[in-house]
Amino acid sequence: MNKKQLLLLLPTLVPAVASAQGRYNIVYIMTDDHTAQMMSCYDNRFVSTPNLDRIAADGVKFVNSYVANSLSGPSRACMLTGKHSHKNGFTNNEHGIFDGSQQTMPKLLQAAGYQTALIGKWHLVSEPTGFDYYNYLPGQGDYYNPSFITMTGDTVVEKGYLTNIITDKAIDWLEHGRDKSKPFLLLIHHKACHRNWLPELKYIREYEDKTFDLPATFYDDYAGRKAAAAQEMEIADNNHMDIIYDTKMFRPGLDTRLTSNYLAMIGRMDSGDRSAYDYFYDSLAIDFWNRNLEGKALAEFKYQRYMRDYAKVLKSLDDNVGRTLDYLRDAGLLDSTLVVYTSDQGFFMGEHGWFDKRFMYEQSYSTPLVMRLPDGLSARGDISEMVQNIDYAPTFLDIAGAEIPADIQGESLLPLLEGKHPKDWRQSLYYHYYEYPAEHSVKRHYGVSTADGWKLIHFYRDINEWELYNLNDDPNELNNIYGQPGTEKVTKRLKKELVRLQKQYDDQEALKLNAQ
Ligand code: SGN
Ligand code: CA
Repeated sequence: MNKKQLLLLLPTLVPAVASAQGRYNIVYIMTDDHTAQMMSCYDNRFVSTPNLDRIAADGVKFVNSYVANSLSGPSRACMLTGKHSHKNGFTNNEHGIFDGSQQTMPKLLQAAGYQTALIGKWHLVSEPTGFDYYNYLPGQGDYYNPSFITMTGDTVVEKGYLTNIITDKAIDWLEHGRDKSKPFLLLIHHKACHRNWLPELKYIREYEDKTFDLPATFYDDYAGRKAAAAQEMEIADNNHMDIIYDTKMFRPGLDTRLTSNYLAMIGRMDSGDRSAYDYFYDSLAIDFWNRNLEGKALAEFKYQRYMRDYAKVLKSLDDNVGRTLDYLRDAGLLDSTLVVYTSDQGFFMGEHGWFDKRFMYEQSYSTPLVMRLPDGLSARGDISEMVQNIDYAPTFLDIAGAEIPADIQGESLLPLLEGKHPKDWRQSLYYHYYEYPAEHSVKRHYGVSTADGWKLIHFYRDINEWELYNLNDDPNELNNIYGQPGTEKVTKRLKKELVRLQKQYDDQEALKLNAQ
């Protein structure tokens, strides 16, 4: 074939998605610590999230969606690079600095002609790279009158409630900030619903008349699970869930481990707002301290406070996702834009008696993932293939018509969004968590989970424990059957699969730990 013939053929080789009215835009909304139990299209027991559900209703809901390392910074690094933690270098929040000189999906999209922007939580310590525009939170950020770091490195305090402000900024960039002749990638990274769940004042009374059912595993005794017994994230334990900082039961003269942090956070409010806040929580606190609750009554009181405050924070988030969708619709962008909603990981809402995440157990290993699909992508409803946050980068590159570099470890989800179900889709996922010793004392571990419902985990460092679960029989992961008679064959199969994944992803450190 000569050059001319090849050129004539080229248009048919370019993916269909890159044709028509141009390339798809991508709006990626990521929240913090938002878990599928608290999203009504996944689970309608606890809250109603109509705007989040709108995304799924006009597109797809991934029902087997997982992270590679259930912690904020690591998850963000996986998303940006499409690589597992040991490859992108950001293994944990406490000692990591993201190497911003490495290849990232925003940089690759920029090179492919996209405008790129990041607004909200970043949490990777180094300055963002690969963005035409960014405005991000220092560290975890604050809910009230939050600070933002600008592209010139200045820290600017903004008035109001964080979730509203992030949305205002995102809409402002869409309307006034971007070059409208180019397709765009907009990352909207909310702090909601991260600890310590400080609500927008207009929703301070929301959910107060609701009593949430206790999870079946709330009083887990951790039998047969040494790592689960060693954690420090129990709702019942006042050293883990702080009675003032977390449940807001302030008492003059009582100085808990986190009282000063709490006072600094609510101290950011304007005086009028602060009075309204104090009026509400002080009356609850006075009543609480008068009751002298202990044992189960105290644990269950804390659980209700936790659920209610988390749900309030989520209410503002849901409103703001609705506002973002409305803007896209009114601006005529919805049909050409992929809207993704996910979280940096899942979260425990009292399961096993816990808050927080980190474990490869279902609630924290999974993460919500819904997508509103633009014209041309025909999938609808639930997608059950196993997907992971390392898949987002190759997916976005793919739908932009850009090349996916060979060293990216995730898989493009584009075939699934086109309604296809490739027969050779992956049947297992790999996980590796590193942040130990650290807050919440979750031991280091890695593992494999399979599409047919098995999970094998190895906890290491100052512990050497394997756990094996069959989720079909034991969805709550209470019964560690590792080493039990009759499990030899499946254990052998899973260990082989674990090694295969460690080799595929080149996790040399973990490969050496298997023999322990
Ligand atoms: C903070 C929280 C922890 C939480 C980590 C990581 N403590 O340190 O409870 O696990 O963030 O969360 S706090 O006293 O500061 O609230 S992450 O989502 O950013 O990874
Ligand atoms: Ca998080």
